[in-house]
Amino acid sequence: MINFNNTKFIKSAPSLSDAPQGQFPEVLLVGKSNVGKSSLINALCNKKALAFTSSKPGHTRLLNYYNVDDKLYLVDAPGYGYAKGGFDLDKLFGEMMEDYFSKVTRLKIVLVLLDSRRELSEDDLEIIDYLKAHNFNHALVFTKVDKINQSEKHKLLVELKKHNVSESECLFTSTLKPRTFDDLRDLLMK
Ligand SMILES: Nc1nc2c(ncn2[C@@H]2O[C@H](COP(=O)(O)OP(=O)(O)OP(=O)(O)O)[C@@H](O)[C@H]2O)c(=O)[nH]1
Ligand SMILES: [Mg+2]
Repeated sequence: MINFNNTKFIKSAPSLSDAPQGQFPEVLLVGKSNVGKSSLINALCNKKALAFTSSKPGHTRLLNYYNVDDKLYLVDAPGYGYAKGGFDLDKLFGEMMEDYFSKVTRLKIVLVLLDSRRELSEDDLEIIDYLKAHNFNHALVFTKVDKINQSEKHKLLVELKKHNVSESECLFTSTLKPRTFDDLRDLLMK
């Protein structure tokens, strides 16, 4: 068992050489800026403000490490798909991830977060293809399902099929419905 309630923030690392790497298996969260990565960490660990969330995209700019019950690291990465004021988050994301994937030694799974309301972007598809091509274990986690109705969910599943993604590869979560995180906890405990 892993007690997700026993999660502590460890550090923000600008790159993997500054990270507390190697001690525990890592769960990396990636996704478009504002998709809900930091919110998912809070919901998973039953904490309100463990990871800082913001309605403004581009908030997380470092690799933020959380120690879950001395059994796992959750790693919150910067989002992609957002550039403002001369700051190119995609470039930061690309460089950080290249560094991360080339050095990480104990990667358990990559959670690719996707907004239930949006179609998969080119960036999303590129990351999914990259993870598949390099054989990195991964799961697709849809966020904000509270914002879609049954027929929109159906449409989403049809679109996923077009990209050869089946419903069984996906998890659907909402921070407004705490039970939606049960399956994700089970997956991370496997
Ligand atoms: N309704 C609803 N809102 C959500 C959910 N998850 C996240 N949000 C909201 O979405 C916004 C962005 O959430 P964050 O968790 O900060 O997103 P992020 O992916 O960490 O964003 P960056 O750090 O900028 O990449 C916040 O206003 C959250 O409250 C959800 O399941 N349902
Ligand atoms: Mg964040």
